[in-house]
Amino acid sequence: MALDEIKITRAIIERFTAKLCDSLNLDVAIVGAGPSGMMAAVKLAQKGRKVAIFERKLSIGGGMWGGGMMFNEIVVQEEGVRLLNELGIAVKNAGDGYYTADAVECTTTLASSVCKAGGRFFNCVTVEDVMVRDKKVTGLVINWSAVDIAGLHVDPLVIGSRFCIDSTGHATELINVIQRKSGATIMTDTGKIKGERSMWAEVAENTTLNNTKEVFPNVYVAGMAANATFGSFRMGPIFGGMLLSGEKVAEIIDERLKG
Ligand code: 48F
Repeated sequence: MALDEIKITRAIIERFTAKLCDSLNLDVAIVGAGPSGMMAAVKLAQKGRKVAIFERKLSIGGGMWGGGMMFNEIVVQEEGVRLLNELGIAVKNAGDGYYTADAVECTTTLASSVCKAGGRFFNCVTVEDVMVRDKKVTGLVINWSAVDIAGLHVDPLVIGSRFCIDSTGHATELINVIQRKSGATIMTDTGKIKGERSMWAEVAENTTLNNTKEVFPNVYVAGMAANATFGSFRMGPIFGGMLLSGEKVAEIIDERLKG
């Protein structure tokens, strides 16, 4: 078969454009393709929700690829093993209620599960702002990460979404931009983002789940962003809380979409 570069180019442009156009009105827009965002996307897509993840980097996976300090294994406690089993990820018992899994297998399987369930990834895309109507977030303002990195003066585009999830990890970027630009009250006891505290895995893992909630109308926090919003601790390379947080936010939003 003779290969025609123009046909290759046309196929990519047409397919990508169709995918993007079909994602202009989402049920759920997820910011950040780390473990919590990807787990939320898998669960929502499996429930038939129209969901897309916007990820700044070329690679998806956030902090999961690197395990702990680039030793690419992760630890999951008893409560999180169910989710790895559901996805068919190999888990090894490390004793005393600790389990390990290959960080690369976890990341790639999560990503593959998102796609197979019908969720979409838009990588190399930075979410720089939100759209607010009647004091509720109604969508994301996006641009190519390359535009941001190069400091080019190029206006963004917009994605409409019924709900948004901030799963941007330690940076809590979506909630930060909402707080900064709208001067709005964030749903914490101080009305502001409280900021992340130093390492304490045991407490942090539990609070991650408790802190997974709506913090601004139509915007939820999941994963490390949940703890950073509510002033809880970081936890390092133990990932049960991240996965369970993704599952929880998906369940809450799915219920609201039914209403
Ligand atoms: O940090 P990250 O992996 O988020 P997470 O799901 O998991 C945290 C763990 O990896 C680890 C931990 C373990 O227990 O504490 O740190 O909470 O992934 C966040 C992703 O969001 C992307 C970022 O590149 C990363 O891949 N991201 C951050 N800000 C933006 C963004 C933005 N404004 N637009 C698009 N993507």
